[in-house]
Amino acid sequence: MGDRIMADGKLRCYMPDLGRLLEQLPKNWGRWGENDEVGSLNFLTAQEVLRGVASVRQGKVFTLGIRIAAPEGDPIWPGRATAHRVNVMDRGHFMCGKAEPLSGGGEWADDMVVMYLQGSSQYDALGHVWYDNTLYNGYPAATTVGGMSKASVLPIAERGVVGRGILIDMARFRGKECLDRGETFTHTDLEAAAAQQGIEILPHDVLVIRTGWIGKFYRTPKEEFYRDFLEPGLTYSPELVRWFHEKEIPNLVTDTIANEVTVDPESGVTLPLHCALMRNLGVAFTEIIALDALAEDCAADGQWSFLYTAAPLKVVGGSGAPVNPVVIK
Ligand code: UVW
Repeated sequence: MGDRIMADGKLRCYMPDLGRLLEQLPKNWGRWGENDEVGSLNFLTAQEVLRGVASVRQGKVFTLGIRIAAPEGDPIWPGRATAHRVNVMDRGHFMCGKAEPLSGGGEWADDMVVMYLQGSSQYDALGHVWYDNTLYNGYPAATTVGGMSKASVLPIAERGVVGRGILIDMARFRGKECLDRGETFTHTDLEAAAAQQGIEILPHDVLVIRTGWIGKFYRTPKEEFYRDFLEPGLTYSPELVRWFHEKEIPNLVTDTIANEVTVDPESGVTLPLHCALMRNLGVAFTEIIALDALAEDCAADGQWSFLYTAAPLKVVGGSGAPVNPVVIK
């Protein structure tokens, strides 16, 4: 956000809108046809799957989803409700005669979850966020009414995501357990951290970035975690957007709730990378991911690349869907 002298000679605060901020920057619209709904995941060809498989060396398995409906609460974007799991049937129903065992004596438990589709580890649909009334690939924003009929999470879920993943531990690079509130980093920081880890971010890598933020959620009183909510994360610059474009990054995965610093300190715009990367380049966003155990292991054995596999739930018309990615080293 900058100050400008306006025509009337007065100093005014000037905040660009997203259309203006991103107007000179690349888009991948049309690159995979006018009906495409999975964007940069198209870079993950069979060859890329095999490159991912070739990075499996030890047979170690990590799951990256957070726990859902945990008693201590789940990390969610402010204003969303935490997931709520309800018992519908359990041993108690049989004990008090409210349910009959099956013939042969079998009994069972049933339950249901009420949750935001963005309220856990999740893939965003490419159409989840937009500006100028237009979603990824040029679909009209009206296609979101009553459920997304274009660029929903379903095509991502049906396709699945498999490739070489690479973990960049920004918190470790900065010598911290967790990045600070509002702390930013750029693509050049990612490359410096990668160099320190002894690896290179290659074209078509699934880019997994650890900040320590989701781990901090579980160690911090909620009032403190959410006070003046400002996550750390990647911060917008035209150079960063071009870097993602040139590297052809298919998927950005982080241990924050929204994958980028909450408000870009330079422009004052909230979540500009959702639009610059997801809406315009079709980069898939995977958020609220648990990375502490994987990072510990990578630091211990020096292997920072792996086979990354994920598929969100096949929610018809969903703007996102829960996921539990599996990584194999
Ligand atoms: C918002 O929708 C605000 O963010 P997210 O992509 O984390 O769901």
